[in-house]
Order: sequence, then C-alpha cells, then structure tokens
Amino acid sequence: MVSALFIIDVQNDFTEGGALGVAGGAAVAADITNFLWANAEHYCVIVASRDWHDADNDNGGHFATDAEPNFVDTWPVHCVADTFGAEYHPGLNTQQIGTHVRKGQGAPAYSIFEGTTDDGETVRALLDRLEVEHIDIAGIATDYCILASAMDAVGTGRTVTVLSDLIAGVAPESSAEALVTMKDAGITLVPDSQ
Ligand code: VGL
Repeated sequence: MVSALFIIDVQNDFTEGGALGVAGGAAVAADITNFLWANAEHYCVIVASRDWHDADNDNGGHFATDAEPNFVDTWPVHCVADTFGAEYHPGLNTQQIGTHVRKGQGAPAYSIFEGTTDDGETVRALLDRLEVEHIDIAGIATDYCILASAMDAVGTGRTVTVLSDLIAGVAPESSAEALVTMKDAGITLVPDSQ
C-alpha cells in the first residue's frame, strides 16, 4: 500500500502560548516527532501544512477585526506569513517532511487540499502523481483543519486514518463531534475511542 502522512498545522500559534493556542498542541508536536522516528519510512511522502495568512487584510473574514472572535468561523489574528506564530512548533522535527504546503493566503483555508506545495502543486495532484492509496493524518486542530483535511482526503477515494493520539482540538465538544463525523464518513480512527 502506498501511504502518505499529513501533518496538519503544527505551528506556534496553534500551541500553548500562541495566538490561537490549543491545549495539548505542544505535546502533539513532540508525539509526532517520536512517531516519525519509528514510522517515517512507511510513508512514500510526508506532507506538512501551515496556515499562512496575509498580514494586511482579514483573510476573507477569517480574522475577527471588528468584533470579538467567535472561535467557530472568526478567529484572533494567527499564523501570519513569515512570523514566529506561523512557524512549525520547535518540538516538531521537520527533517523528514518532504513536502511543505501553505494555505490561507487571503482566505480561510481549513483543509490541506486548499493549499499548494512550495513547487506550486496542489495536494490532489501530488497524491495522484505519487499514486498514493492511503493517507494517515495527525496535527491540529481536530475540529477544524483535521476534520476538513480528512473529509477532503476521503473524498478523493483513498482510505484515510486519523491518528487520534496525535491530534488536539480547539474545543472538547466540537472535537468529539468531528470524530463522529469522520467515522461516519468511513475514516478510521486509530486508536478508536468512539
Ligand atoms: C485552524 C482555526 C482557524 C486549524 C485554523 O488549524 O484547525 N483552526 N484556523
């Protein structure tokens, strides 16, 4: 089986102390690094995404500028391109990441499939070119970018597994709902606590 690993948005702003810090984010970075030591060789490609928003606009209403963020579809300013908050968390070892995807320039982009690689390729084209059959997914945030990326991944007709020990969510309730939604869509959770 030809498998890819997606590492979603393990960035300073999505970890503790960041603009949109998610509890458990730093642990996810460290745990993915450990996972990579043991498992990186099983993947034909390891793809990591970063939210990469514009500094000079509200990114299509994604940043709450006139009101308080609702933490559902408006957010504090986060992951502005070329800032510390947009960098990968230092606990994530990026050595084995072969492909870097950036998304969200001027618009909300929860799914890795909305981004492009440093070579300008879409994620869909990359997967097709490498004849990827299966995708494992880890990272942040369970209830937003993991959910959107996993649903798009399964929508390409591939089998998808969310590594549920290697994810962290914005809110407990929406994260639990996201796991159910993913499972209902035929996505495998490993381990499966649902
Ligand atoms: C995300 C909220 C806003 C995520 C991105 O990475 O899940 N969440 N932007």
